[in-house]
Amino acid sequence: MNPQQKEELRTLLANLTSKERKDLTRRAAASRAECQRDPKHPRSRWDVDRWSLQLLQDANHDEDAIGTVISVAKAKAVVRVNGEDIICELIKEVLEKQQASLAPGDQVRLESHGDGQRIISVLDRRTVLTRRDPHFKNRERAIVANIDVVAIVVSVVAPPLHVRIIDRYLAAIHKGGARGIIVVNKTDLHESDAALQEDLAQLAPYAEMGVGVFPVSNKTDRGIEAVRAELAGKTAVFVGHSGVGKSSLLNSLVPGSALAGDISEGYGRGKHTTTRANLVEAGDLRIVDTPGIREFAVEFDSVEEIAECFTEFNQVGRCKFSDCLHLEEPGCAVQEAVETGEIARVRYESYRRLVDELVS
Ligand SMILES: Nc1nc2c(ncn2[C@@H]2O[C@H](COP(=O)(O)OP(=O)(O)OP(=O)(O)O)[C@@H](O)[C@H]2O)c(=O)[nH]1
Ligand SMILES: [Mg+2]
Ligand SMILES: [Zn+2]
Repeated sequence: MNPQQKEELRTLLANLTSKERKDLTRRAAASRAECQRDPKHPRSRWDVDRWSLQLLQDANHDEDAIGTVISVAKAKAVVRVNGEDIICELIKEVLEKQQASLAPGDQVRLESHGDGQRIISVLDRRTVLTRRDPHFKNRERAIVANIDVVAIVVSVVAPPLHVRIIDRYLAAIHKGGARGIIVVNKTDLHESDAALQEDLAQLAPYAEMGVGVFPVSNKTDRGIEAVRAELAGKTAVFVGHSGVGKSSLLNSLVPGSALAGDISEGYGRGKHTTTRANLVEAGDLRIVDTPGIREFAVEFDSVEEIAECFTEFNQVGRCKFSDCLHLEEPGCAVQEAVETGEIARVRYESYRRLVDELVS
């Protein structure tokens, strides 16, 4: 051992009780014996002190070796460890198997590598939001991990309200285990309150299903506090088409955050378009802003899996056939409920579209 190592061992031992020291010596001796069995092992010549130091370093390392992914770039990720952001590389195995799905919000285990740290594994996820990989069909890509709430951001007037994307997102959210809410932005652009109410009426089926609908404006601050209260103490993600105002909403909630994030000047049109998902933490808010997605597709294995995501289908009576897929079958309670208006027709049409995509 060099003098520096000796000094480090002395410092670390000073923090231990005599019982802990005895235990450490026992484990160091065992490790030494284990390695000596193989004379070619790089640690076969280590003595008990050197092993003691190694075991203590490993133990200390374990304590702060977990971090949260803030953003992911090619073969690299920004990871927050004890409040500090560090750029980490990924070991080969993570690169090959998990890079496509490593996402902001992921908890990762790190190890020292050269001057920095690198990601050696990704911990199990509590929840996830995935989409179908636009380049490889049948493959999933994680957008964000370990979120409680997915805020589907839509806009009125510019761009006009698109409700169809909502059902896709709600299905993906159900699949990944999070909870969905709808934020309707740019309500300041309506010429009259009647026009706004007309747009909001299209979202009534969601409110009835228990999905919260939050009309907001970043221009007038309308509804911003209600969104803040809804997201407080949770990890959330903003998703939706480009230009609906996700980054602006984040900026209303956490002033200055969009500047700190990854906002780039887009294609000469002076438009600030988000290019990379990024986790922002401020007070009791934890929000991931994501780039707008033109075509959001969900990867499903079966029609049953899609039907499961339309939770209101399970709340009407029983279908005649227990394996009913609610398509053309006779005695289908879901189709009947659509006729009576108990299930919103737009929701049923979304279901049919997802089924068509699966079989085509
Ligand atoms: N009138 C009005 N304009 C808004 C509001 N919120 C955002 N905008 C404008 O809408 C445009 C797009 O806003 P962004 O926040 O960049 O939209 P985004 O959803 O983050 O877009 P991407 O990053 O491309 O996905 C900007 O010009 C904003 O100034 C609002 O409440 N009212
Ligand atoms: Mg943005
Ligand atoms: Zn049915």
